[in-house]
Parts: sequence; C-alpha cells; structure tokens
Amino acid sequence: MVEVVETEKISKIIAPYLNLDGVDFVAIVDFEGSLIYKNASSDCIKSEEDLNELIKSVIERITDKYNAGSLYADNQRIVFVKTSSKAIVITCIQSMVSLDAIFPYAYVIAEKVGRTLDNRPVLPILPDFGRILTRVQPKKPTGPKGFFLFSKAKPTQDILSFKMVIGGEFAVGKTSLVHTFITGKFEEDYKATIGTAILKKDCVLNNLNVTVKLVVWDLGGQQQFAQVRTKYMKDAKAGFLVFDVTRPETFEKIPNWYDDFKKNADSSLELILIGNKVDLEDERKITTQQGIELAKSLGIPYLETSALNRDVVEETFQLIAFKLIQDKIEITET
Ligand SMILES: Nc1nc2c(ncn2[C@@H]2O[C@H](COP(=O)(O)OP(=O)(O)OP(=O)(O)O)[C@@H](O)[C@H]2O)c(=O)[nH]1
Ligand SMILES: [Mg+2]
Repeated sequence: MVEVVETEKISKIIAPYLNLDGVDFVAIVDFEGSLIYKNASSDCIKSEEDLNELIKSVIERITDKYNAGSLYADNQRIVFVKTSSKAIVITCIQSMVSLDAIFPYAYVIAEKVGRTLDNRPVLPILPDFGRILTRVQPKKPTGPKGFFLFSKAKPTQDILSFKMVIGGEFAVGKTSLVHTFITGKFEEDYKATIGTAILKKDCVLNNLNVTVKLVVWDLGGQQQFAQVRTKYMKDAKAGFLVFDVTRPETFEKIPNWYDDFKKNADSSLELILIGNKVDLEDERKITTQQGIELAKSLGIPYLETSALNRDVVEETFQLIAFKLIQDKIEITET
C-alpha cells in the first residue's frame, strides 16, 4: 500500500496528459488495486463497478514479464505502465489512438508519478513527442474481449549503445549536468571544457527492463572550439541543447546549435532542449513558457534542470534513453 499520496503534485503531472487528444481517463493504483488517484476528461468510466472491473483486469495482467501493457475492451483501449514505486498508471484512450503514439507519453507519465511517490523532484511538463494521437488508425485486435500486451523490450546488444552530444554556449552547465548525472557530485568552480570530454554511463529504464549505454560527448562551449565541435557531432544519435535560464544570450544561440546538430549528427537524431540553473530563481531571465515555445518551434521536448541541486537531471537522461529505444519496443498481440 502506498501511503504518501501527493494528490496536488500528481494532479499537476497528469493535467497535460489528460489534455492530450484522445486521452479520456487516468487512474493510479497500487499493486493491491487500491485507488491512489483518478481523473477524467470524459465520462468513459461510468460507474464504480466499471472502474473496479478495469482495475482488476489490469492487476491480473501486470506480471513480472510485463511492466506495461494494453487491453482492448468495449471500444476503449486501456494502457497501463508500472511506475518505479509499486504503483500502476492506467489510462483509457479512445480506440482510434494508436499505441505507438500514446506509449511514450504513458511511459514518461509513469516515470514522473513514480518519482512523485518516491518524493523525488519532478517537473510537471509533459515532453512533446511530436506524434499526432488521434489521426492514426491502428489495427483493431479481433475478438470481443481481445487484449494484447507490450512485450518486454529486448533490443540487441548493438542498438543498446548510443553516442550522445551535449551542446550549448560556454558555462551553461553542460559538464555539471553530466557530472551530476554520472557521479552525483556538483562542482562550483568553472573549468571550461577544452575541446571535448567523453564519458560513459548506463541508463536503466526500470519499467522496461532495459539498460541503455550512453557514450556522452561533453563539448567545450567556448568560441575557440566552434570549428572542431561540429566534427564531434558526427554520428551522434542524441543530443542536449543546453542554455542557462539566467543568461538570455545562451537561449538566443540555441537555434544555431540546433542547426549545427542537424547538419552534422546522424539523421535519426533525438534532441532535448534544457533550461539549466533553475535554482537561481532571482536571477532568472528566461521563463518556462519561453523554453516550451522554443522547443515547440524546433519540434523537440523541453525540460528544466538544476545541476546544483540535482533537480530533474536523471530524468533528462532517462528521457533521452527512452527516446533512443522507443521505436524498438516490440508490441505483440497475445
Ligand atoms: N547555480 C547553478 N550553477 C550551475 C549549475 N550548473 C552549472 N553551474 C555553474 O556554472 C558554471 C559553468 O558550469 P560548467 O558545467 O562548467 O559549464 P559548461 O557548459 O560545461 O561550460 P564549457 O565547458 O565552457 O562549455 C560552473 O561554475 C558551475 O558550477 C546550476 O544548475 N546551478
Ligand atoms: Mg564543460
């Protein structure tokens, strides 16, 4: 039984999710099936009995093998994902929404709910996966009470290791983000990165039983490295575009960094825009809304971090790891 229920925090996280086209209802339950939270944007679950029936079906199907799955019943599709802290997020979506489109959102929401229940810092921003939810017509499973489950993701060894590059102007906190993530330690002194530093870190996606190996290239942001760094972007499958929320000039340079990445990295590149140093509230010049709008114009997700107090740093790396493998998650009908 999960005892600490942070309803207000959870509501904030769920709100943008429930706002997505085609998402009708969200419930969070513990492994015994007790309801922790529920909210709806339509009356798809009409009675208490319907809800209990739904929870029962999900609990029966959450096994060691499947941490995430989908049921199909009465023109409704149900997607469920285990969170890291012994709870399950259940989502009812309209039947025309494709699983491929909804799953990244459901997964990220489950991660955020897990963090909230574990009292870890979490940002109530839902990254934009740029997939249109309701205009995709999926294959309907056959049979009146048919259901199918996501299989455990089992990518082969060679697709588990990815090169990622951290870009952004000097002193925005690129090295600090990488170090906080890898060592858990923060350094106050600024030591400019000369050229580039290469570090490796395994990123475990608990809900999917997958470990993604990240080879992180931390670029020097100072002007003198501008020539060489585009070469370092070659073959990168992922990248962070980092700016400092207290220095507008670092925000304004993001489109240039974006262009450099697009020209030089792999064509399958996954990017995330990051506003760092959000702990410096009084000195902040770039608002969350500005960050979201820039990310939207570039068609990538936006997150805000503080390397200093470790806020959202791990979540940022987890999101990029997830984006790198999201298309490799097998979905099988059973
Ligand atoms: N308050 C605060 N300071 C930070 C944060 N992240 C980094 N810093 C500080 O900002 C300065 C620059 O950080 P770095 O991580 O070295 O910046 P960088 O982007 O790697 O810089 P270059 O290697 O020159 O491109 C250091 O003094 C850090 O301590 C943060 O989240 N909050
Ligand atoms: Mg650096």
